[in-house]
Amino acid sequence: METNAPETPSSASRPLSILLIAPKGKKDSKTNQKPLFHMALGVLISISPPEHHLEIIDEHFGDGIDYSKKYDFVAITSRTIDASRAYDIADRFRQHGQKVILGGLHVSFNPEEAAPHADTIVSGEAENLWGTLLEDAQLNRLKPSYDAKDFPPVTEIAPLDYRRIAAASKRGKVDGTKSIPIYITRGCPFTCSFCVTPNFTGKLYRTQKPEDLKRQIEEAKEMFFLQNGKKSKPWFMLCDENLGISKKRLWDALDLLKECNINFSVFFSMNFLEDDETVKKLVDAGCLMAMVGFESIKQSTLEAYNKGHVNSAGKIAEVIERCRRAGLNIQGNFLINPDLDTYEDMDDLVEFIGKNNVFMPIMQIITPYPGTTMYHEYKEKGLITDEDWDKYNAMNLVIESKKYPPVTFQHKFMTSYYGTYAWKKIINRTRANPYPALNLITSLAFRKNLREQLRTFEAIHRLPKARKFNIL
Ligand code: B12
Ligand code: SF4
Repeated sequence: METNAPETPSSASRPLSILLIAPKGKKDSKTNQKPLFHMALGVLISISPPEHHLEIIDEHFGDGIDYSKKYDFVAITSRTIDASRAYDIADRFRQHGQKVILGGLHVSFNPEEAAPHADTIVSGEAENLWGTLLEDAQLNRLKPSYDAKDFPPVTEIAPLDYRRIAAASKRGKVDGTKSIPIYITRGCPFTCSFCVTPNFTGKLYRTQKPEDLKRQIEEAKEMFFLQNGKKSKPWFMLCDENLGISKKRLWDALDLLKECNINFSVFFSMNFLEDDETVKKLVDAGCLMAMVGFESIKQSTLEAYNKGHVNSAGKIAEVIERCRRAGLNIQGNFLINPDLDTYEDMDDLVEFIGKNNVFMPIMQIITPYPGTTMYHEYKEKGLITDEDWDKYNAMNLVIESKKYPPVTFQHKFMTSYYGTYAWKKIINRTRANPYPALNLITSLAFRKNLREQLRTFEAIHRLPKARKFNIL
């Protein structure tokens, strides 16, 4: 058996050999949007003292797992969609006599469910507890659980150490068509009921120091960017939950990014895009696309999400058009809710997406992710019909549908979503939007993925193949 573990395991200062795993759930998307590494693992590496030996396995890139290799412990991150797979991996490592630590969003909100699969459960943000955990591991006294609530609050977010991440990861250098993750801020002060952030990282909004940010980008370029690739600039995925909180801070960050000569994508609030100067600054700084949660074009649904006062279909269309003219693609994210939306509403949305040539549109069935306020409300009312975490990819109906039979509703949803990638729409959006090649490549990838999912669903439920799609 190959062993990476040091030979004298009792000394308090001994370097640890740690395997970090990003599991991939069965129904996790095949999107080409995936960043080069999972941010949680990047953070754990960056805050580990340098003497420790760390290795990343990322199943989203097909990295295989050798269960016979020896480590001091195996640390696995978890989002709900990947939770079942995280438990499978944990169980297998433990059968091989390895210590397993489970952490991440899903486990933080479901520690009791996760406990039988691990030696140690970590709840909450790792920054201020990881050092203690490592020391305990060195002394062979790992506790069954560590909770961020028992440690000082994380008031500063750690800069990423791209050099160490590159050394630990199996990813090599990439051209500008693959994204390198980075963040400038963590948290978001808003309280959308379908989002985990308010109950997890949201309470404190934290920003990186400008000098740290610039240094990270330079290091990331050096470690991960292939200079002679297809594009002359690297693509960074800004993993901020909500970068646009204060205009001043946002503008400062954009001025800084401009100096870095990069392209980037970002999650963004619609309200900031109504300001032409901000849009111009985004474009000047290298932003290729902003992903915006529009949620709905139906006013009563927007009101139910508490967004009726800020959003409307007309405003959404106007913002998309204004950004397009300024050179910015807006990726629209729309939620479909069986309580609030009808089949006609889905048809209207598909038509709206076509008419407005929305870039890389995303439709999601509303999903009460553990940790959200929505989850607690639905759970209390007994409205959650399925807790198979593999299905929590926002493509499956996991809540009660009172108006429509669940299978038919999901089929209508999948057909509509696929309809937003009808050939005519792909051609139109490729012609209309900035960065035509990006529009075409992403659309083809989404179309293929959605078609596969639709046909699989139809086969499982013995449904006739949907053939007619709204092609406007
Ligand atoms: C960037 C982002 C993406 C990016 C990149 C994701 C990636 N693979 O890195 C993209 C666009 C690809 C994406 C896709 C999806 N996303 Co997303 N995404 C985010 C976002 C905005 C930031 C994530 C991030 O980088 N955070 C920073 C890192 C450092 O935070 P962290 O992972 O929580 O890690 C900290 C702690 O949890 C802890 N920790 C984590 N793991 C471990 C492990 C151990 C051992 C220890 C000790 C500690 C520890 O320490 C870390 C540092 O403090 C979040 C919002 C949020 N609040 O997280 C949503 C979020 C994670 N996404 C979400 C969802 C639903 C999805 C999708 C399923 C959407 C879809 N329908 O396809 C997919 C799933 C893909 C996947 N498998 O990750 C949900 C997850 C809900 C849940 N309960 O799982 C979130 C929370 C948003 C929401 N709706 O509330 N996403
Ligand atoms: S959905 Fe966006 S704005 Fe709402 S709480 Fe989550 S991160 Fe903040």
